[in-house]
Amino acid sequence: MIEGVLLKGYGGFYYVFAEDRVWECSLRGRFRVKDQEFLPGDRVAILPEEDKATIESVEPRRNALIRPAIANVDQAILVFAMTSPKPDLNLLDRLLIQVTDAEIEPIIVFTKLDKYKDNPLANGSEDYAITTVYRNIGYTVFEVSSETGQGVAEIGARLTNKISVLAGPSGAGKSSLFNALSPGKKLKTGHISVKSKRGRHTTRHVELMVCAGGLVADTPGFSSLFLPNMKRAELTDCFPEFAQRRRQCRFNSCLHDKEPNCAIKAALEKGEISPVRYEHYLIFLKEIIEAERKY
Ligand SMILES: Nc1nc2c(ncn2[C@@H]2O[C@H](COP(=O)(O)OP(=O)(O)O)[C@@H](O)[C@H]2O)c(=O)[nH]1
Ligand SMILES: [Mg+2]
Ligand SMILES: [Zn+2]
Repeated sequence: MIEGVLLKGYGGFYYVFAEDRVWECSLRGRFRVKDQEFLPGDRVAILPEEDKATIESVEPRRNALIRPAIANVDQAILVFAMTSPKPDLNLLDRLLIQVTDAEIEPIIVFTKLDKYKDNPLANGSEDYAITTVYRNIGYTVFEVSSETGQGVAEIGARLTNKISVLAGPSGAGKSSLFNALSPGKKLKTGHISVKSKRGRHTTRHVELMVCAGGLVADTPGFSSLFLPNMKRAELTDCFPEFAQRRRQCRFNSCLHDKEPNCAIKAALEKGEISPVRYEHYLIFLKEIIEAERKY
């Protein structure tokens, strides 16, 4: 018996990565009886028989994302272009909340660094304004060019032995980054979607791929605009630069909106908190309060 990770289910078979190769597996009958649902990312034990194998057991999941449906995700690589398409920081902040709420480690990657340098707005130094804001908050941030290869190896080192999902808007350079990370195995760049043949529902095809010694899902999912179900007071925890200051607010229940003696607003006035991040916080707070009213 060997341990592996399920990459995808397709056409009644399951493809498992174990001992440095992919095994086409079928299921033991008892799994079919139990109507066990497998997800890419599931850790399984397989029994190889000649060239094929059977899945014998599956470990409990550490976590499971719904969109995309992947289990045991270690980290989310949030991919945004530095230049074009213009980075939608509202979406980035939303994704950071979704990822933090799901207890998955976020890694921010700004792509198309080569274009940024050509940009007359660039100041020519290594200090790129948009990346500095997120790095100062404490997030892990990479700047990369899939075109020149700059920064690619650093990201590759973060993928080894982990399960990662790539998320971010179409055109940001997710597939190009994947290709740069795994030369020889080319993904189509540009927008692709595969319709499920199972019914009228169209689902995105989700699979994990071997990449830079880890497993990566390149998926247009996970870019939903909805915030997870949370209480208004919990939103502060998803903004690390707010959370570290909240105990200095006058009121324990401070939502950092209209309350007096708010440490977050004081930090904002001193320029220690990004006005854009604060603006997004207020937008999200309003959405969460509206969602609370519906229940
Ligand atoms: N100059 C430059 N172009 C890039 C870079 N990364 C991606 N692109 C281009 O941006 C477009 C969208 O890339 P793609 O990888 O398909 O984005 P995805 O939709 O996020 O998968 C393609 O035309 C790529 O060639 C980069 O680092 N530099
Ligand atoms: Mg793509
Ligand atoms: Zn406050």
